[in-house]
Amino acid sequence: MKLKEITLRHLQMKMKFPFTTSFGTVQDKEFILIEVKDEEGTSGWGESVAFVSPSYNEETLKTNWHMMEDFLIPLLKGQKISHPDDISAIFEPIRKNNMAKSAIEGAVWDLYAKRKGMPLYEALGGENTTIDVGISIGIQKTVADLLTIIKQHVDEGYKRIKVKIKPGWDVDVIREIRRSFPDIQLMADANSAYRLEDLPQLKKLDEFQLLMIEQPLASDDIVDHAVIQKELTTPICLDESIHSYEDARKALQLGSCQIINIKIGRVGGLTESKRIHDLCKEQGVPVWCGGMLEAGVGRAHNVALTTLSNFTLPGDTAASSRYWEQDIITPEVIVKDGVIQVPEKPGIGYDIDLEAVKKFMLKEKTYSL
Ligand code: OSB
Ligand code: MG
Repeated sequence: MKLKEITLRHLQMKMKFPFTTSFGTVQDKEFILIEVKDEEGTSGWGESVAFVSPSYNEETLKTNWHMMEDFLIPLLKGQKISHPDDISAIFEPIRKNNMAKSAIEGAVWDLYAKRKGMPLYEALGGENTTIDVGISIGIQKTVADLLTIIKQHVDEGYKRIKVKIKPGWDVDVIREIRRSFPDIQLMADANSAYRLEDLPQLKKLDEFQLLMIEQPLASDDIVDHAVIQKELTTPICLDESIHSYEDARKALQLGSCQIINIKIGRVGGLTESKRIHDLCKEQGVPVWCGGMLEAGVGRAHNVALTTLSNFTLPGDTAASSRYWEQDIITPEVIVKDGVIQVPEKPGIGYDIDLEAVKKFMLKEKTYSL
């Protein structure tokens, strides 16, 4: 296929609630929406998951715009794309900036699937037509508030509950949760808030039958994680530390984790996500799909990826209505009894609500290819 133009749009959408992790709070979600058009006028859509500030990783909305405008889009000029896998090869000369690369690659995957007349999940080789989902709950003002929110989501049917932890908001909080909910599938995500010296505190979490502890140590570490995984009975899941297939291979070889959270943006796209998925499957390591508080387009990509066979643990892809009064896709992503029905329409399977896009848009720029 021949790509004709790319439009970048900066959107701002207010979330229903502030989301707090060990590294900060998000309330007004800003992101870049990518539309790529081919010579026949078909559009593919992608979403950058970089936040406004470099606190989850080093990328930001502005660095993503800069990378796309000044480096990635120019690399696409005059290219003939036979498959979306070509995109990662074309972007190879640019180091890192995975979220910027992934946003464009995701739009090309959607476009490719639409041209083939097949749903994105099928184009990716996904096998499941329903996916199980869990929910990620931020740090709250009080434990009582947290318990109320957990109850609400357990009642809605979410298949597992993830809570954010940090030093000072960990063992006692988890103990309280377990007292109220002895049997739920429960896990904790530290977003890199601990250090090797905190091992004694982390060991205390072993008594609560957590499904896993996500990313306890530094966002670029796989060595110390291997040290603490040997000491913990709870499986470690890596999120921030896995930026590529190579990172995943090394982490598994070192024994740094027993589970991997795959985020499409963090690893540079759907093609790389699939490679990591396949590697983990070969090695008997389960994976699940992480979330970045995405609007509808990014959420739809997560839904499609999660249909691959080794996504055996519920992911963080909750319903659109959990985050937004109004999403930018129709229909929105709906969760019933903890399950999403995967759409069968070509491409991402949801329509873009252009009126909603306009309503949330702060800036727009089109580049011809
Ligand atoms: O670590 O998984 C994470 C949100 C923002 C940044 C990092 C993370 C998260 C979440 C929420 O856990 C996932 C979601 O609901 O989209
Ligand atoms: Mg995480």
